[in-house]
Amino acid sequence: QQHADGGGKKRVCYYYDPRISYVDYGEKHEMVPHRVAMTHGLVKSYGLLDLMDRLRVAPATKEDLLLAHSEDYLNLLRDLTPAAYDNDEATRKRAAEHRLGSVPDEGGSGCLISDNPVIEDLWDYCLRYAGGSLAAARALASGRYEIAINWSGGMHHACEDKASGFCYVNDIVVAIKALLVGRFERVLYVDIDAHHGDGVENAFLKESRVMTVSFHQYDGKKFFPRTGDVKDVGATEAMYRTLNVPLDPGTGDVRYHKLFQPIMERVMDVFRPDAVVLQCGADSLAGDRIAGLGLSVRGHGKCVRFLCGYDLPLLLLGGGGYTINHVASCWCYETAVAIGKEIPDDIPHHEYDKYYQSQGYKLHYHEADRSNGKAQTKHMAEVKQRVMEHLDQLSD
Ligand code: V1P
Ligand code: CA
Ligand code: ZN
Repeated sequence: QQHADGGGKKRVCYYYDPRISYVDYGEKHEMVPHRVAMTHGLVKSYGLLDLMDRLRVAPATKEDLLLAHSEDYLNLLRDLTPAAYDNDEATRKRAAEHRLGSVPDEGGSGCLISDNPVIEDLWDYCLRYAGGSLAAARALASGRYEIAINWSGGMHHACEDKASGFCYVNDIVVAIKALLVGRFERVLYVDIDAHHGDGVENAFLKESRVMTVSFHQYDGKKFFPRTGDVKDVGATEAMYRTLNVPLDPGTGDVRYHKLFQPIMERVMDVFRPDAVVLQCGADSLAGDRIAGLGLSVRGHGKCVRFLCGYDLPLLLLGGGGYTINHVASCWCYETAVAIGKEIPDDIPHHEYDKYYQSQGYKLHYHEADRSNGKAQTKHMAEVKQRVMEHLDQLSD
């Protein structure tokens, strides 16, 4: 049951490491870690830093990451440098086996693309973003905080021994495992990134103490990573503790919440988690450069507000998000939602304010509605019914 006092103040801690925002995936790459510095700048300019504690922690260690990855893969990540990659054929071959570096485009365009480029200070980057999620999980397990935030985490595609979709290490799997050993019997993972949270789903397919629920764009297996069909519900040992909610491109606030709220209410009822991890990928916002969903900042934040209402320890993580001014607006708004403070729509003057010119210096920007009307309604109702049937299985 949602707590009546949903608007009450909560103890919140927040992780931000400026070193992460200097990481460069390459000029033409869509992932821009600087968006986290922009988020931080906005959070600071609204005076939100004074209302939460800053987690200042050492980076994670290789041992921490062994919770989610093979030693062989971690050794490669640790030792791989752009120079070794450029100059040594054997290194390039080994990297390719773990999906690092350039690979020929599957579409056969002939050009080399690199979702997971071998970048400067790659290992340090991994240790820092995963260290933030791990520290945030431990802060919740300590009981000192009710909400913990790491906007540089949420890298949901990384697998045990492979990089995938801009993600090198899976900080979410590390954080969930830390919550399970910490003090929580059951952990719920919710993923509102526009992409399917495949790496986290796979890690816990057979783990009945973890339930994963991903909402994602899904169109005839074209959209990355092409998985997350409504029929995928996990393995025998933990059947129906995996849920997938595929959405049509163009799905906006109203349609999204017609699914999100009833499904999450039922999940809470039947799974009764002791802690919740929410991956807040901001590529589900309208106007994203690579995805096609249509949430507003308020609609995206409504997912955060809704889960805050359950008064369970809550870990908020970042994820995708490729229109960087939208991403920073969204994650700043969600920081305010977590704290329980209303913030004005006018973006305060601060060092990055020029980025918000195209949205009229307002937090709540407007985008043309790209939804395709009635066509989706029947399909959506079917998806909802299928998911609810899976949840009925879990309640038996
Ligand atoms: O579609 C693909 C590929 C490459 N093929 C082997 C399939 N990759 C996507 C990856 C999207 C990753 C999303 C990550 C997240 O869920 C979490 C951080 O948001 C891709 C796309 C695209 N439009 O889907 N890669 C790129 N674009 C890309 C563009 C420029 C440079 C490098 C990669
Ligand atoms: Ca998702
Ligand atoms: Zn994404």
